Amino acid sequence: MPAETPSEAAYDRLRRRQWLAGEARADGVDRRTLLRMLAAAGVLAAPAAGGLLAPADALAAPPSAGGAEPVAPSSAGLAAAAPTAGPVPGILKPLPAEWFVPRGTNAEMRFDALRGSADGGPVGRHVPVERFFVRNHTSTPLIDAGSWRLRLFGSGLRGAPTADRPVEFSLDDLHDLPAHSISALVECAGNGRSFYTGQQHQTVTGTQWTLGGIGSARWCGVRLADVLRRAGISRRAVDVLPSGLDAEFVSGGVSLGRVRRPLPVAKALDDVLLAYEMNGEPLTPDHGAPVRLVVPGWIGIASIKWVGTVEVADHPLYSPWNTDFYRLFGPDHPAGGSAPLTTQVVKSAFELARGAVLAAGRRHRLYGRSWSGAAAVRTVEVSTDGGLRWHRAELLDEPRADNWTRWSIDWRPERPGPYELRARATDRRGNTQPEVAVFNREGYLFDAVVVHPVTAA
Ligand SMILES: Nc1nc2c(c(=O)[nH]1)N[C@H]1C(S)=C(S)[C@@H](COP(=O)(O)O)O[C@H]1N2
Ligand SMILES: [Mo]
Repeated sequence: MPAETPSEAAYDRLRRRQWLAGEARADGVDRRTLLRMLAAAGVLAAPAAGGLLAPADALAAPPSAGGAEPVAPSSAGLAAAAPTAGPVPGILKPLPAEWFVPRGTNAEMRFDALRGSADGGPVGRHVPVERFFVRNHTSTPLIDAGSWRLRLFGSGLRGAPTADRPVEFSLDDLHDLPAHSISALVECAGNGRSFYTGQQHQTVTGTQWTLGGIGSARWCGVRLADVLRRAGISRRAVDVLPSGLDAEFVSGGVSLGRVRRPLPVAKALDDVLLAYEMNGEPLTPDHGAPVRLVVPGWIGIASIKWVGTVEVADHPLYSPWNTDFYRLFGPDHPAGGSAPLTTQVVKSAFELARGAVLAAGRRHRLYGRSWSGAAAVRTVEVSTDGGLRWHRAELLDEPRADNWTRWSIDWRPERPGPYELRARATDRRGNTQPEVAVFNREGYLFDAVVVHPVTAA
């Protein structure tokens, strides 16, 4: 975990104050209690010295043989955090260096590995589960699928069931509902964040992703709409709040509760999936087993993993993940921050290492992928001369709104030396990649053309 910088600490405190001043509440913790907790933790008077992403260690379980045995949830219904020996604490699957770059509690997918030859050649439109990026606020929990229940409650359901007397679905119940399968990208809102600094010389906080905070998969499960209807959603429902069973997220010594983010009913009833399979296999622990949300087109945080409860309310709901985090703050945004972020932006990436060396005077076939949360990709243009001239890339996939589009283009660097490659996509709604992304302090939604340096030798 990188050390917290002073500006990050100050920023974190500011955001927490704004959050406390707002209507947001933590699960089951009213604002007075929270203020007491904060005072007790010394946060209000003197900020705690803890890191921005201090891990919650209270739930760590003793190592189990092999680390793969399901651990029964404790009586409190908390899942156990599983131990790992790999490069990223809290992630269970192997993270070979040729496929992943460790980033704090997360693992970034390497785009150059999508064109690897040592391991069976290019990766298809969907990313194999073992190569899919992982974004964890805390640690991957091991949840016993047999005793797992999805619990729905709240004022937006008929009869307004309470959290202690919820409407319940077991995994078998979900399997008995009509199965539905979709392709969808899951992309972190902060994907590309490092280029705010690397390319635009701006200071932003958060995981320093290059472009690999994204993956594409085939997801199978049941429509959230089907479950909400069976649970008795009422016409007065406005917000739906799925909550994860991973450990509470601790920021600056204060627990912000379970990872959770409200969805408007309109999206929840539209195309959101409660997925139990990824690429034809049961979900693996790191990607949300036994059940996760998949919210097509929206930033990754909407796709809550290890979902345990869903509150359905007849009034707007708040959590730090739609008040403090995942909004745009900064001089170019409204004073209280933008509206909560939803749709992802347009991006492009080369399936090539940054700084790759290619033979001069020879023809090379460059490959890449482009995507947008809003629509199918329409065109991709590539520049190999620092952005002076642009050439249409050949699209290798039928562009679809629910997936990225692979492309390629030939390039022959005549002279040895450094070159800058650029790829710029435009989607069918006309969204295109600008030269500069609009700054926001948390570095979300980087959509600018990324400069990709290579050398011809
Ligand atoms: N319960 C829970 N759900 C979560 C998260 C988390 O930490 N806890 N991370 C979110 C974020 S920020 C992203 S980008 C995606 C990442 O999904 P993946 O790890 O399967 O790639 O999961 C989302 N769902
Ligand atoms: Mo994310």
